[in-house]
Amino acid sequence: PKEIFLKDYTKPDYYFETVDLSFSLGEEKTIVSSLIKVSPRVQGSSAPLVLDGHDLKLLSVKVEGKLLKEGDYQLDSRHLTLPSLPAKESFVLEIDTEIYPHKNTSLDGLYKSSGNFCTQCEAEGFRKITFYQDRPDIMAKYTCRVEADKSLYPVLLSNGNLISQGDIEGGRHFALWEDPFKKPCYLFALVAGQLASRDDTFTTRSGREVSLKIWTPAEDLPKTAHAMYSLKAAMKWDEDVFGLEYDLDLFNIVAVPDFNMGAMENKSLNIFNSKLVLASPETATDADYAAILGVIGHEYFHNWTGNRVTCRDWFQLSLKEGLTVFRDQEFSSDMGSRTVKRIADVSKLRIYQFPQDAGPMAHPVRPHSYIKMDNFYTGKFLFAKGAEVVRMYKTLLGSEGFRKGIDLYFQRHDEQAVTCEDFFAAMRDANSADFANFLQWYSQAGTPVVKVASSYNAEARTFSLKFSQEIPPTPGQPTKEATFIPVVVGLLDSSGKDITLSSVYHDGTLQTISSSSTILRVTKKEEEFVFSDIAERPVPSLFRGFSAPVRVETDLSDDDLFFLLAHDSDEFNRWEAGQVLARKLMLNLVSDFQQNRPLVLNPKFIQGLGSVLSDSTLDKEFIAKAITLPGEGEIMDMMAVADPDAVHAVRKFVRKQLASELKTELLKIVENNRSTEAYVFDHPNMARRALKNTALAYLASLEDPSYVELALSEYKLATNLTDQFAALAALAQNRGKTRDNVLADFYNKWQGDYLVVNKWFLLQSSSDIPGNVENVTKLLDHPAFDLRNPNKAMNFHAKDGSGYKFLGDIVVQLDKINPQVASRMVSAFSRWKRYDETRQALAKAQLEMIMSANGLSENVFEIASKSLA
Ligand code: BAL
Ligand code: ZN
Repeated sequence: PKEIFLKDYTKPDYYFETVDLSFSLGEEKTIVSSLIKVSPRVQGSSAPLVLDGHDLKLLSVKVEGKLLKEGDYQLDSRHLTLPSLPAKESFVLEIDTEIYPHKNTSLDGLYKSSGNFCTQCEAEGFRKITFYQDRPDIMAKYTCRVEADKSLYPVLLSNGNLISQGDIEGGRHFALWEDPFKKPCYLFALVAGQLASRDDTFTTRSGREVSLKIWTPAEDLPKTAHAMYSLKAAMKWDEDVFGLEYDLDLFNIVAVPDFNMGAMENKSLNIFNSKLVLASPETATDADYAAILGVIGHEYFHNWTGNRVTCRDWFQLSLKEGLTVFRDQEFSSDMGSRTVKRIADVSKLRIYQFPQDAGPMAHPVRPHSYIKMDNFYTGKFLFAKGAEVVRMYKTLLGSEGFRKGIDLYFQRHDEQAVTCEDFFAAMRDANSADFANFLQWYSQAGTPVVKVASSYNAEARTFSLKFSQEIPPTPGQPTKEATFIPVVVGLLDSSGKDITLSSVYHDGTLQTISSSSTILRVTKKEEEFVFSDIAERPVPSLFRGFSAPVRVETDLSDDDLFFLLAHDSDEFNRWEAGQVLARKLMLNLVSDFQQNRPLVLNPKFIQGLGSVLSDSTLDKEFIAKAITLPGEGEIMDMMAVADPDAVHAVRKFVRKQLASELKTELLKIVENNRSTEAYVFDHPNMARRALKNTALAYLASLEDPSYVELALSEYKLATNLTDQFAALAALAQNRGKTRDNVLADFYNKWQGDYLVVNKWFLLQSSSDIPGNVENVTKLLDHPAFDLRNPNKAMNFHAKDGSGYKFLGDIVVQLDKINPQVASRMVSAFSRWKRYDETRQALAKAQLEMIMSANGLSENVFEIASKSLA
């Protein structure tokens, strides 16, 4: 397989101005005709036109109406090359191809899902539909005529506005769509099938009435109310916060059961994995409701950040994804609790992105190379760090400055395909800002480690913070330059209040401040900031709101951290102080465990969490987050050699100790936060449920019959899936009859709803009960399990050799069906070198077995080979 490099980017030799597509959809084959108006970039160019094409049968090629003979073009398995073209300002190219959507299990290109036709073209699926310059800097205006059997496919959708429709002979019908905006082919979409719509309207602030439609099978329509609510909220929010209005008269969303990604932002025809559209209180949890809100928002926001202004090439993916993830994070924050959303996003960054940044797949926010672009969509890793980079602009510029930058970006680049530098330049120029070495964030991989040392000088009344930064080596980047790290800082006095900061001395200059927090611009490998007029030794609150995506090491004592946990005015940092304490404490216990010393939990930690638990002034969801321990992965990430057994045992021990010591408070929480009222999706109710269910899980971990009874009763009395599934998960923590019975009961109740059954699969596959590999192996034979559907494929990271083998076998099987999902699974092996020698050997053997499989896809090859390197 060929590696593609950013440095090799060249402008296309030909542009496409208009593209008229015509699809004749059929059960055995589909005929795709394209008519493209082509213009050379340089007049009189004699460059060949190279078109991408994959798994296509070429029927005919015409240039200016003249049919080309075989010798007039070259065709290989990936390209159609036209060597001699008219020396004209523009010419017409016509291509007919034949494709087989019913055989397309990769869910990339045009395929069938539950009997309906649908498409997925990002990143490079359009080349599986027709021969084309499949690259995002080819932006053209499209029309699309879709023709199909009317009874089988009564609904025919594509991008833009419906221009005409009608019946044709043979029981067939057609629809003609026109998209007035230029777009790259990855935003093309087509859907045909038996679908019904929930209809609504949204009037934009300039008075345009937009028709909104959410399409699903008719029986699922009642479950689309929340998605419609989310769409309208997103449309309003984008107008209010960014001044961005929808630009067409119609906006369609289609939910399909088989989809590789969460969703896709095709112009005016978003296609969604149905789990991110369908929700009812009985069949979806609070987490699902929140995810639907966020992802509907995300795809809608792409209409400007991604569609109107797109990426020049795929290396710039973060230009649209980092920015749009940032926008959806802000939207969800405004719709719920900002602190809780920030905690959730930072947790994800630590669980998924930091480990990736420290492994063989580490790459900068803007990668230098790739083999298969699809691999960058795995788990939204790139997107999360890209969003943090966008957030740093906002931190540095403030809301108003950031908005000025966004306005300038659209003023300069509407309907263009641009780069991360263009975004940077708009932010800089709109604010005359000095961004120093900020661009390093785009080109250097790895998570910076920032060490902070503090000292107080009572005589001089000064407080100094010394920073040093280092970015660990990553594949292909052994040494790194310093980068620009914005550090939001506040100083707490001995009563726990923020000190009003008056000035800070740095690099020979004294800067006056008059606020309770300030931004320190850390741009060098080492530098010092000295606050003056500080009356007593303060406790510093560093990186407030997680102001930069770095790992922080401070010299704060445990007492300082307990103090911050109790007092910090920055709620995020209150949570963070608890997490830092928990990580330190768990790491110490891991070494006790490894050396067979008895495990003892620091009573101050129990007290600290206990006081958070009973602080009625705090947001309930914040409390739920604050009493949740860091995950096992986070702890392993901090160890020289990851020891999954020790970390698992320690986390379990700490949970049980906390549950046992705080059981009275936990029980009170469960009892005071129960509700039999109808389900409401809003922050207070979600927060109440989150706290109650976190407390219930703690109690059930004790395996005390009275708490098992309590969880069973919560399970039975639950009036919504959030509470019912939480009780099921609480009971499923421990092996035994109760677990088996309640899992069986849940399946019997929900077997008719595949989205709920998927949760039931996932709960079991991610369980840590002993012997789980065997349980999960049995589940593969379960009648409801379908390997072809990515929603049902389990990402199972095992603890012993049987788990690795299990996963290795699945990868090889799945790669033949759906390479994108298979490569996502191989990623579980990527950090095998961090484990003990026995595990290393077992994991390596599986990677080698995968590499030797016949017909390995480029997707899996890239991850497996880089992991082994
Ligand atoms: N553009 C890929 C899917 C997403 O970002 O939502
Ligand atoms: Zn996106």
